[in-house]
Amino acid sequence: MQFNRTKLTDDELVFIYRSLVLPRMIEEKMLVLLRQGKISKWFSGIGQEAIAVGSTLALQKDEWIMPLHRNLGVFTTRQMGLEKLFKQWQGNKDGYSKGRERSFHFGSKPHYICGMISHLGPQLALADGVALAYKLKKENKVSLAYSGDGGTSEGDFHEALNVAAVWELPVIFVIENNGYGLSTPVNEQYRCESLVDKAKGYGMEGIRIDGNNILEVYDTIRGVRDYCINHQKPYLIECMTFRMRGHEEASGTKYVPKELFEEWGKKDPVKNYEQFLISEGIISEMQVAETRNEFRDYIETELKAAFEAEAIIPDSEEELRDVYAKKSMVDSQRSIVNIEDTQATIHHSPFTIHEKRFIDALQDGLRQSMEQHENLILMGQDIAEYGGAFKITEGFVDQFGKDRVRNTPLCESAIVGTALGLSLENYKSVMEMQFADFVSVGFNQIVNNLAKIHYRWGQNADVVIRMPTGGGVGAGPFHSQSNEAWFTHVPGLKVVYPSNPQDAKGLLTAAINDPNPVMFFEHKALYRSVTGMVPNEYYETPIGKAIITKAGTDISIITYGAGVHWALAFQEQHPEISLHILDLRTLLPLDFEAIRNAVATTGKVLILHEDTLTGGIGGEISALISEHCFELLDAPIIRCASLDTPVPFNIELEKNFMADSRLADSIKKLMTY
Ligand SMILES: Cc1ncc(C[n+]2csc(CCOP(=O)(O)OP(=O)(O)O)c2C)c(N)n1
Repeated sequence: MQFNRTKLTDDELVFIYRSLVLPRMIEEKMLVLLRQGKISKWFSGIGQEAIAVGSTLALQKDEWIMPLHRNLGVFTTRQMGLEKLFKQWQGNKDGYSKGRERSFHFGSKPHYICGMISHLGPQLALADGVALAYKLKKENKVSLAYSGDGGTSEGDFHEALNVAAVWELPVIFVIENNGYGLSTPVNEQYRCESLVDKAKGYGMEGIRIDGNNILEVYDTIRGVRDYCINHQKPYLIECMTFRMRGHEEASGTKYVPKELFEEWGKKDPVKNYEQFLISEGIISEMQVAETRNEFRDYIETELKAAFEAEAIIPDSEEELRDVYAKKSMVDSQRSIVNIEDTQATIHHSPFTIHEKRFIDALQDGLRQSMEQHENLILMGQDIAEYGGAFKITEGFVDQFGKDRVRNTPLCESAIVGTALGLSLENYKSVMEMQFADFVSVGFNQIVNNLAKIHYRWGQNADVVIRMPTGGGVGAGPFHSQSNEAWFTHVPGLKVVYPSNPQDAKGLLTAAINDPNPVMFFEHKALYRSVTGMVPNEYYETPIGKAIITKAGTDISIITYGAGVHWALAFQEQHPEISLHILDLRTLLPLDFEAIRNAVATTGKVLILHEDTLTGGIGGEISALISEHCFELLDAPIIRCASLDTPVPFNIELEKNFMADSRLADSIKKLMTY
């Protein structure tokens, strides 16, 4: 192995050596502990340390890195104390994830390290988001993300590289090509000759280097960092290396030909570099031994402290509390007018009120939020000059510029990931799904990355995803779905679903002010068909509070979105029946107190939603009522929902599909019970 010391001083070369030896020695100790049954699982990076260490050393300490499961060297090179790291791996409360995450699936904001999710590829788009923040702030910084050879086959790899190229983001993508993805050799993983060839396809530069040569890695990445900053472009680096142990320790290496271990054993990154330093007279054999002794003592001391840590005593309240981020002190002290019941408030207030359509109220809320928050970025397909599929962002580019109102390539997963990356750098973002149906291709980022990140390692996801949803417009199975219940099942998300213009504006501003990920459902059929009196001023409608749309005495209808209008229309046609209509407005968290009060008001409950019956939120509400309000009921709870089929295109079929077509029967059933 040829080492080129370039202009590095002896001290710098020794510092690099120490950075390389530490993770190797930690791992050697871990393997002993594993054999002794003192730790449960370990993903080894032995043989690959030069990549993590070299690339971390090449970056500034405040540049974000997105490491994976073999990148211990990132954590040690960023000087994370061993005691806390050991506690993390033991699942201890004082680790980086309070015992909630395993191995390397954790991050630390003070160290600018982003915790991976098991799905690997999604990390790459987070690097795009961070790099976008650097670019917008005009900071001379890069972000760096890793992928294995296996991970390059994921759609997320493609999407992240494409977005970085199209948006000219300073991201360094590092592939660690170690020959295998679990047991799958590279010839069953891809067909191009070299993974770096993919760079050309995205219109970016790339290079393939020896990933076992620490000086080559360090020097290349330093140069690439300058390139990315100066040219404001991404770069792909393929580091050739080898995994000297099994995928994880329990899975063995039977499928790897022995010759490969011999061949790559000779290329060991630590031994070779050590030999180079000794042969150049930069360190002596004795200094090598001293370094190893020093680290051995350090590891043993920190390990002892970690093993002495107290065991976790589970506290359910704390567990639940940590699922969501709290508003910052600054945010919660901002004096935003909070309007719970706009209709009541506007008649007794100094507000200037105008009649507005649902869509105009949304636009109003979005525009005022952009004015309020300089750090708010909008992203979505066709949202810039074109104004979005529903024209909600029409004129925004002229007012706020293209940096903040961003057309995206067609890649929902990467854009949700980019939104989360922006959040790491304290930006807010609103992403527009062109249609709620397309969220399925960004699903993983939402439910696994955005939703879980605060619980896992205390980082918030300040992201709103706007979801034009619902049917009734003859748009067929993929432009009409009600998929809110996919998300109400996911702790960490908030799910908001306004039914009228006043709430649409107030809830949207509240969602943007909320530091948590909010799925914001907007019913397309209401956009231009519903109007209401909307204050011109900037205000919030509180998330998590239902409202009585109409008080009544016979039957309580618990509903939201289009259901509110169906219930109101029924009431108008049937003055002989007195409906008590509760508009939930937020589906996660549910306003249980309001639900209980609605049950108590009439004793007869009908839960109405456009979503299909089985697995809809109605089932959850029904369970809550029967479990906690049984004594208040005078009749069985009835659910009125859409047919358990995809949403059909033909307008007659669609009418038949819709819950509304069965509403009269459901009400009759309850009235006559
Ligand atoms: C989406 C997804 N599919 C499958 C897995 C299971 N899995 C974990 S690591 C791995 C292999 C990854 O190979 P590679 O990207 O080459 O990284 P390496 O482990 O070699 O460092 C697989 C299949 C996963 N974590 N995520």
